[in-house]
Amino acid sequence: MLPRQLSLLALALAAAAPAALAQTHTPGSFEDGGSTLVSAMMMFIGNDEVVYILDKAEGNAAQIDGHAAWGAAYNIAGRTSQTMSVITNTFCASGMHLPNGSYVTFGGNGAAGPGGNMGDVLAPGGYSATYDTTYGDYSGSTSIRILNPCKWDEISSNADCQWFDNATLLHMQKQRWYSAAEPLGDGSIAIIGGFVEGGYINRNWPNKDPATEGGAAEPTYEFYPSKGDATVMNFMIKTSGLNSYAHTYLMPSGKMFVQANLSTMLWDWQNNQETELPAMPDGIIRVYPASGATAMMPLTPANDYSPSVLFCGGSDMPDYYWGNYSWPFYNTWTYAASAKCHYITPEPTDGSDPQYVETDDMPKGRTMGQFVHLPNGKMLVVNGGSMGTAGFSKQTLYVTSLADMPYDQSLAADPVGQPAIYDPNASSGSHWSTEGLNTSSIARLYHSSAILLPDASVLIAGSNPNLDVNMTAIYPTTYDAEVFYPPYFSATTRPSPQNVPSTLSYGGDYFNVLLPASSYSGSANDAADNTTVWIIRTGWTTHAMNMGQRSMQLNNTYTVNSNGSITLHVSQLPPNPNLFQPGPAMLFVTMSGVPSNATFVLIGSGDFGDQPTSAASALPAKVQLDNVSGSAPSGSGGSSSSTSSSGDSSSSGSTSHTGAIIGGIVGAVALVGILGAAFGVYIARQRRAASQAKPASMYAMSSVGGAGALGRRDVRNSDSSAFVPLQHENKSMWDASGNASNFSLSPYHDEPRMGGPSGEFDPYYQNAPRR
Ligand SMILES: *[C@@H]1O[C@H](CO)[C@@H](O)[C@H](O)[C@H]1NC(C)=O
Ligand SMILES: *[C@@H]1O[C@H](CO)[C@@H](O)[C@H](O)[C@H]1NC(C)=O
Ligand SMILES: *[C@@H]1O[C@H](CO)[C@@H](O)[C@H](O)[C@H]1NC(C)=O
Ligand SMILES: *[C@@H]1O[C@H](CO)[C@@H](O)[C@H](O)[C@H]1NC(C)=O
Ligand SMILES: *[C@@H]1O[C@H](CO)[C@@H](O)[C@H](O)[C@H]1NC(C)=O
Ligand SMILES: *[C@@H]1O[C@H](CO)[C@@H](O)[C@H](O)[C@H]1NC(C)=O
Ligand SMILES: *[C@@H]1O[C@H](CO)[C@@H](O)[C@H](O)[C@H]1NC(C)=O
Ligand SMILES: *[C@@H]1O[C@H](CO)[C@@H](O)[C@H](O)[C@H]1NC(C)=O
Ligand SMILES: *[C@@H]1O[C@H](CO)[C@@H](O)[C@H](O)[C@H]1NC(C)=O
Ligand SMILES: *[C@@H]1O[C@H](CO)[C@@H](O)[C@H](O)[C@H]1NC(C)=O
Ligand SMILES: *[C@@H]1O[C@H](CO)[C@@H](O)[C@H](O)[C@H]1NC(C)=O
Ligand SMILES: *[C@@H]1O[C@H](CO)[C@@H](O)[C@H](O)[C@H]1NC(C)=O
Ligand SMILES: [Cu+2]
Repeated sequence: MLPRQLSLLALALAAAAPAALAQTHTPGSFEDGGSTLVSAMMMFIGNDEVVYILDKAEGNAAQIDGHAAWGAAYNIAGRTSQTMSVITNTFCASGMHLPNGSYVTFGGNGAAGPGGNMGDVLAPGGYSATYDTTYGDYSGSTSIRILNPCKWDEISSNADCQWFDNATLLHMQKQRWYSAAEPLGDGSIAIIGGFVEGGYINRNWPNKDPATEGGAAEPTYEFYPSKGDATVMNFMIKTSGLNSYAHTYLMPSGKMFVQANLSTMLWDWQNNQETELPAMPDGIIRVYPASGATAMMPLTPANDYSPSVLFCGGSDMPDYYWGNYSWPFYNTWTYAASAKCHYITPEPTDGSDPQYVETDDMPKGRTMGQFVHLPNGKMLVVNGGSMGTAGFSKQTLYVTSLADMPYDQSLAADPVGQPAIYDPNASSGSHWSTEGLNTSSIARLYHSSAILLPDASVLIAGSNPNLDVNMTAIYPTTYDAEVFYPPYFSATTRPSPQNVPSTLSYGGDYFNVLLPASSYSGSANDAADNTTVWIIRTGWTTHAMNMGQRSMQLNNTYTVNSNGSITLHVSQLPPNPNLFQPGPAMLFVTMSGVPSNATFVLIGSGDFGDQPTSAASALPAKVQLDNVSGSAPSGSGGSSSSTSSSGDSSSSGSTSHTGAIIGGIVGAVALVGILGAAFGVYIARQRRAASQAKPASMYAMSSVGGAGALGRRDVRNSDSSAFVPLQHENKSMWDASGNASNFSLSPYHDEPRMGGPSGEFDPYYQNAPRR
């Protein structure tokens, strides 16, 4: 059947049968998620249909334009992928959404070739490569790449749907590998720190030059779009060595919470002033490569939208063990990861001093665990291992040959395949639960990722602690995705909210959402009292972080209608863009802990700049009606009498919902069509709005200089005495054949890429006809 016919059929079916559909997934289980084609080091959700995936440039079997691919798009409904062209090496980049719903990724490594060696076209000086003729990747050190999310069917055919990735036209001022990225209230993004080229941690040993490590560390910050020259952040010098992929969270005041090494601060980015906050307790490192799980806890009316940041796991390995750029000075896999959790409220509303507070230990120690916000106010932690650290290496100080490395290149071991769920609202001693959660048999160690999907399941993918693709290593390059189903999939009925808006503002008029009686069972008053509205930004997932991830419960009251439906009166976001920065998010309505499917919303003006705010309007008082009930079968999600326990249904492995399978499939097919059609309209509308509203000069572009090849040499030469040049390091960690005769000193290779869908890459805003 043609997609258009399907959509029409779907619309017809929807008109005839608007009732909520039963779910057919076992709560607590993992399902086969299909292949991601490239290893999913990074993921983000583009829309209802597509998750975008990035890998490093490596020898994936999947091809594009005659070379190995390192980008892909994943079809959520079909669990299939298609490769996408990416020009530069995205190896350990950072990324973020933009206020208009597009996405951006920053930096990466130099060009890489087979074996993880430097590419074969070297930058002047020979310390890194600008291009590799086998893998076809250009250096990504300074790259700023932009992607406009598209419908699945459009991706391969529409030039506007491709990555814009041309470091000649658009690039950062500095080379950054493992930089932090955090959006500001105006939608622009702070890009902080990183390695210039890289290694295990960001220091030489002894650490004589903590600021720049002789040119290997990048202690500055800059913004996209630019707000001026890259400037040193003293905190990067203070935390030297363990400061890459710093943990960053914008606070209500507009200052930024920054955590790295054992240090914490509040950063006033407008004046580059730092206010010291307490050190991380118990000597636990939470940044890469200790890689603790971290997230801002849900912002709710109950906590008055006061942010607290939670850190779990990581490693309290002694300082010396972390080693240097080349490798750890310890056999990391013998060192247990931490199970401890701490949170801090960086800007307490009562004026008290911020402090780290210990909360319940995770059920098991984890490095590389990562938090995924669920639309019921809870936080899922998945992935990681109980031993060692992130990173990979061919040796340590003590195991000097790859053949003797017990887990091949992995510096972690003992994967923790069982998720755990943290309930911020639970009482002390009972925050964590693993009840009814199955254990995955797929190791998700270094370079894994996880992200919430629109049906409130969780996509888990990646794992590749290998320099280049290796399918036979103990922890191999992993293409298999999984979909994890949280306990609320025990519900037989999911809420089906109607009239959810597609844009939200900071303050202003409340909006009404209608929940039909078919969305719940039992007393309407009880169901309404137990209904919450969540906006979740799933973030940019990589390296055990979901950069930019946030969860916020919108305030609401309700009116129970005599026909059994419930009208929710829902506040816009609080009038402070720093609480939830402008851009895309998913909105869920959750009844008695059971979420609806998501509606994609755009928050704020859709553009960079000061966001309009207005006072929050008062919500109408709640209106109850006795003797009114829902029409969903009892035991359904909205039922206040629901007693379905995730433990029961998942441990038995059986499901009581098989009767609904046929209906579910028919319904799913129909809904996919509806969502597809609706989303097409949404994107087209967004595009039109964007092309009408924005002048062609909207990019803050720098056309000065090339892709950084020349600049790199100056950086390198800044202090050669303290820096062991990377081609030396490469002999060990990167195993470059790097002898001097190989250094060709070729000019930067920057020819137009041929053979793409449109034959060339026009920046979206230039000349390219908009659709
Ligand atoms: C790291 O330390 C080891 C052992 O001292 C040394 O062999 C190696 O050259 C150092 N690497 C760098 C980049 O300093
Ligand atoms: C962490 O920071 C401290 C200074 O606060 C420094 O002494 C230590 O070497 C740093 N650790 C690493 C691994 O760089
Ligand atoms: C939520 O709305 C109620 C009713 O309008 C109001 O009393 C309360 O202050 C609001 N809470 C927050 C955190 O805005
Ligand atoms: C958390 O607890 C508070 C106070 O009991 C309650 O108002 C709030 O609704 C709860 N939040 C969630 C997400 O359950
Ligand atoms: C994969 O890893 C194994 C174990 O380290 C090694 O023996 C093998 O040579 C590697 N394969 C490739 C293609 O690098
Ligand atoms: C039920 O009542 C509400 C409020 O009057 C109305 O908006 C809705 O359309 C009604 N639903 C049905 C199915 O009649
Ligand atoms: C509210 O929802 C929770 C699940 O989040 C459930 O345990 C509780 O029984 C519900 N309460 C009422 C009054 O429906
Ligand atoms: C509503 O419920 C109350 C208490 O259960 C009962 O007394 C009353 O008769 C009911 N009213 C109607 C209209 O059903
Ligand atoms: C739990 O996981 C095991 C192994 O991964 C699998 O065989 C089993 O079917 C799973 N059970 C459920 C209920 O998903
Ligand atoms: C939610 O989305 C899933 C996946 O697209 C679909 O199967 C299901 O029917 C939807 N449920 C509702 C209540 O819309
Ligand atoms: C969003 O903004 C970016 C940066 O200005 C731009 O490149 C992109 O094309 C915009 N996306 C859409 C859909 O207009
Ligand atoms: C990048 O843009 C420049 C200037 O327009 C162009 O010459 C070059 O071919 C482009 N590079 C790629 C890889 O498309
Ligand atoms: Cu990495």
